[in-house]
Amino acid sequence: MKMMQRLIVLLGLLPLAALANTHTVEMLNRNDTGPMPFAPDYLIVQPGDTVKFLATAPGHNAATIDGMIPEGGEAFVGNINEEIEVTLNAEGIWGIKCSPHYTMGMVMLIQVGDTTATEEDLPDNLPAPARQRFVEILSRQANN
Ligand SMILES: [Cu+2]
Repeated sequence: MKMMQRLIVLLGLLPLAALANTHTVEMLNRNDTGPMPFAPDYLIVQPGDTVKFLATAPGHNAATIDGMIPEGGEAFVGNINEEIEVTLNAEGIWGIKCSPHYTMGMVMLIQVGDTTATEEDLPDNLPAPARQRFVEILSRQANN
């Protein structure tokens, strides 16, 4: 009985951080969404969760897009051909690109928290293929 009480007390003391999740995103050359995709290309996480970008196919990286980082968030740039793991605390919509394939539209969105992304979140100066990919992602999300 005493043991059981201890266990219950211990469970109650588990820090919240232990509940943070890790999500994986693959960097690919092609899938059914088209060429040069992140998979998934729309990810919903909670503040404090970790996102791990896997260098599944060669030649890619993951980096934040200027103007698409929520307030309080920090920019990051991964190395090409390398896995990168980031913990996202700032709530809002994060725009992610692959640096070498940004102008080909290799982008994705990460929603941290409850606010869903809309076209309002897209800055004006995006390369056209990146904007087009974002619009596709958003319309797919809206239809889910
Ligand atoms: Cu790429």
